[in-house]
Amino acid sequence: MNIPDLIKQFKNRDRRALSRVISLIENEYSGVSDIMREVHLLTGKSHRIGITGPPGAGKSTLVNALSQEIRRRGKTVGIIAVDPTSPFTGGSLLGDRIRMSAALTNSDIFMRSMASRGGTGGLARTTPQAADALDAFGFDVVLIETVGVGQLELDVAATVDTTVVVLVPETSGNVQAMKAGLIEIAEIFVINKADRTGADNLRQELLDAMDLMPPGLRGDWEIPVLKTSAIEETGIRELADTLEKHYSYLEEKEILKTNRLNQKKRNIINIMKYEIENRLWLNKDLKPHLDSLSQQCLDGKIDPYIAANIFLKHADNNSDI
Ligand SMILES: Nc1nc2c(ncn2[C@@H]2O[C@H](COP(=O)(O)OP(=O)(O)OP(=O)(O)O)[C@@H](O)[C@H]2O)c(=O)[nH]1
Ligand SMILES: [Mg+2]
Repeated sequence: MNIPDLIKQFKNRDRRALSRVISLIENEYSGVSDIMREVHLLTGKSHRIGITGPPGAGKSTLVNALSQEIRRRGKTVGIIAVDPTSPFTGGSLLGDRIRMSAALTNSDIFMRSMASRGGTGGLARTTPQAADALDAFGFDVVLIETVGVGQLELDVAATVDTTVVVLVPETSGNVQAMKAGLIEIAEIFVINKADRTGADNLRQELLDAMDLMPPGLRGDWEIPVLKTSAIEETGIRELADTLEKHYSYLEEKEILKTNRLNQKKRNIINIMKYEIENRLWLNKDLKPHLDSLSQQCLDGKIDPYIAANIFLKHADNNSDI
């Protein structure tokens, strides 16, 4: 494959090139750093929005409706939907692709599924890089739908500018039991499926729960609790308005810059962790050493902490690492 050509096509806004670049990122093709160097220079212009929440809350349906609304406002949208990896095939499920079909038919909207393999926090490990690619390609808004993991971990908040937590009226009565982190990462709450009963109760419970949180957690941004019905397409305009308002807030207070700096830090650390791990596991010299240390642990001669330290010392002296 000719990487310079691919980069040229990408810069010419060829969607096939974009798809190809994301595939290379997802498959961790070894030459991807040559591409990312170019891609990275073009990033920083999109509003990155994370849509997270429990399974079946209507995230995909909402992303679909929201992207149409953003489109009506004259902006382009790139979507990443992180699918749960099927434990049987290792591939991603097709559900989201089907549910987002309306988004797919609109040429100003680009949608891509990524399997969650190896990732935590409802994201695939390479999702931040894929989001960079969408940003660099020039989409005004990048929407990331996370896997609907039951107990959410919180990587998504560290990858986007605005985190939207989607809940349903049935959560009402269970706010106390919700993982605290879910409340803490929300910059906007959406109670979807508000066509059902219970939305107002949940709204009140969320407001009460936030009252109990230390003030200033989100600066002076008052976390809105909106009601939508993604199916009936109500409340979507208010959501789009609120997202725009949050972005202006971040820009005005210069929070955007600080957040993005922290995101970069996290990005670097994650890449390093992965690299270090890879180097350790792929090194032929170290594998027997690890085997021997494991055996010594099993025999009760050393404990795993000492073993880890011995191993690291050995690795330090190995020039390939
Ligand atoms: N009544 C009602 N149903 C909805 C609404 N939004 C979505 N649904 C339905 O809820 C179900 C799940 O919707 P999805 O959009 O797939 O939910 P999700 O959060 O993306 O699900 P996962 O990605 O699997 O976690 C589907 O049957 C939708 O038709 C809504 O506003 N009202
Ligand atoms: Mg979904």
